[in-house]
Amino acid sequence: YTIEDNKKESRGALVVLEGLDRSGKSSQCSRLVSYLEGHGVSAELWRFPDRTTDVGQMISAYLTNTSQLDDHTIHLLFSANRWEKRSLMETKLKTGTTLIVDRYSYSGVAFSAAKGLDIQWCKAPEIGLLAADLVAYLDISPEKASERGGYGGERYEKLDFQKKVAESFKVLHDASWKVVDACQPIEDVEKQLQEIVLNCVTECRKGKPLSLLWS
Ligand code: DGP
Ligand code: NA
Ligand code: NA
Repeated sequence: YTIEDNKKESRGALVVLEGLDRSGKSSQCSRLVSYLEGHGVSAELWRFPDRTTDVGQMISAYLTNTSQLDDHTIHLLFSANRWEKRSLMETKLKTGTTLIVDRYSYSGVAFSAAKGLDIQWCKAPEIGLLAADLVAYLDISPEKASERGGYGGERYEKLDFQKKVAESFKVLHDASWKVVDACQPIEDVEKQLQEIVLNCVTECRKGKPLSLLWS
């Protein structure tokens, strides 16, 4: 029984933070990674869209209104951006690294469904991606989010559209999601997330199997 065998046995957790724009996901994701590392858990911060790839640059151009794309086309590009990271994601998890992911397939469906695309059509290209072990939803009303220091000016950062996204998240969300009130003081949000995430990491270490979307 070698150290390597041992390592293989305890996989990392796939933790996804979701929420509206300005819900505080990004800063909570970095705080979580520091927290886990401080507790001896190997962890990495990931985000989707990953704008560093070729596909990611097309997405970035669309979001900054530098390019125009059909709603279905951009939907499939966001999905392709997750698929191009899938095998690395699986390797990381299987070799014991926990991934804290800022948005994933759930945003993929919620944002496109908010444009009126059929939800089943939106879900289809995500089938076979790794399912999150934990989806933590940072809950904030679109109105409150829009008051938080203003939006950055990207394509989706408008109150009317964010209201529709909030509605799609409501349709998509299921009992397994952990909903955290994002209007609490930042330290309270952080504390709640730490507890939920640490539980999830422990479950995965104990051998909870990886599963695929949409489960
Ligand atoms: P962010 O870098 O997390 O601020 O995301 C950029 C914007 O893109 C944000 O408004 C959320 C949106 N978004 C994230 N993932 C997807 C996706 O898969 N599909 C669509 N349509 N929008 C997404
Ligand atoms: Na944004
Ligand atoms: Na963000």
